[in-house]
Amino acid sequence: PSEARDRLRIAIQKSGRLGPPARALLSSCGLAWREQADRLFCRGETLPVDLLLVRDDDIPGLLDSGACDYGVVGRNVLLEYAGRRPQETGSAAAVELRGLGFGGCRLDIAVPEDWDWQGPAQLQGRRIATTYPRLLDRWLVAQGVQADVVTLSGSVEIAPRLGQADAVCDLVSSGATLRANQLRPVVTLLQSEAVLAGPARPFADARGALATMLLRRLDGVLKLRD
Ligand code: PRT
Ligand code: ZN
Repeated sequence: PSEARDRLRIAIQKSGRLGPPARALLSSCGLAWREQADRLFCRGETLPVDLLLVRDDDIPGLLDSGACDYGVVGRNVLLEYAGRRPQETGSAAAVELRGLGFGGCRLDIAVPEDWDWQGPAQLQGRRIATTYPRLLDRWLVAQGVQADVVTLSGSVEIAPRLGQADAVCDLVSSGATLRANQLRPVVTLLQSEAVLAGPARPFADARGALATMLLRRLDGVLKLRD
């Protein structure tokens, strides 16, 4: 989509849960960068592979526009973004290329502990708070359930106690946050983990050979970790 390039650009989370393991994984693949505080762009020293340090939510868009070639991002974020692509112009649709084995979590529906859960039909006409409105919508349509999706950017688990919603649809790993808010997971919409996202088709320029080598190294490292 963009101009011919001879360096690869990989977007990872600047901080947060996936940043440190993503860096460690790429280091294991033989990549190295000069560390500079507060730099959002790190030029690769061992190979022509540069890092971009960003918010995880921005990664699918950076891939879609061709500003970055690869990204390490939660499957949940990638799929939520993919759900909105048809209406927008996006050029190079990024796909999941590899599951990376860290950042594991589930996208679950959770309801108040005192509900006698009978199944999805119980959500009919209810308000469900989430940060993942498109994934939730798709699931509700598949279930034939009409509910009110309340989109929040964070603190989803507290919404029922604040009277903003009846149930939630959020990421769960240990389940401690749900329990602390008297909520109980009842359905899993998605099993997620960090993934390598990138173009479905190979690069036509000098990035092609580099990408092939990088993916081969990555597969070697992932195999050793199994
Ligand atoms: O700043 P930036 O926007 O980049 O970071 P962020 O705050 O949006 O993301 P971050 O670092 O919290 O999460 C990045 C990715 O990690 C997510 O997109 C998931 O793919 C993955 N991941 C894995 C999780 C969790 N586990 C997780 N438990 N992301 C969030 N949580 C939250 C969840 O939302 C809930 O609030 O942790 C809480 C639940 O945890 P438990 O252990 O109490 O169940
Ligand atoms: Zn984020």
